[in-house]
Amino acid sequence: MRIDALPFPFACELSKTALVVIDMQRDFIEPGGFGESLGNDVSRLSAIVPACQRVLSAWRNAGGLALHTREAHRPDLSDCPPAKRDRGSPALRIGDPGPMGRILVAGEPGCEIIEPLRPLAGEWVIDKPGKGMFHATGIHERLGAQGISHLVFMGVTTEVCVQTSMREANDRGYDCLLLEDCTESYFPEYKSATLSMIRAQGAIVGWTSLSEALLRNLIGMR
Ligand code: TIU
Repeated sequence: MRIDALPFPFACELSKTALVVIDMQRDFIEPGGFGESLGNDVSRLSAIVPACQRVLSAWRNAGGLALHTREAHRPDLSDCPPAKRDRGSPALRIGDPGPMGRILVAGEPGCEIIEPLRPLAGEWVIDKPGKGMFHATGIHERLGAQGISHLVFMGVTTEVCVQTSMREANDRGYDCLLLEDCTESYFPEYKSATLSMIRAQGAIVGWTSLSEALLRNLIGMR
């Protein structure tokens, strides 16, 4: 594939590329979850769901590997540093009971991926205790075993878990593309700045494109 992207086309082979859907969980997208407990207006984030659905569906039809991450902690919070739990005195801390169950705890309703993007059997679902997908997950080894060298990113939030994961991936040698209309932030100016800084300096972190540019390549692949 040769995807029309910035700062120049993103070249990849489907068999060596994984679609990574970052943290499209109820806790970030629906009222009553972690995102809102931090003081954010969560309504902005649901706008990207239809575009994410189109890409995920086309990716599946083409036979590509899809993986989904969740920011999720063990029920005993042994993988949640106190510094993370206490930061900023949120209305609800990680592990506290909220309207959708305990905040960001694995197995709770709020921690689940939203229904329209529900993973299919066989797709990878990675619970990560950090913002980045490589911290304490073993994902690099699993991707390496599959011969994956390129990653296409969607998900939330652009400047927190998506950007952290892209930077971690970039340092591990992956070529990374972020789909602009399939990622969102609680802060439009942070999304815009993140897109700019990722592709600056000759793709110092990676590439950005519209999902349409990827979809044009996927149509008819299977
Ligand atoms: N607060 C915020 O913007 N994001 C997070 O806490 N996690 C993710 O980005 N998934």
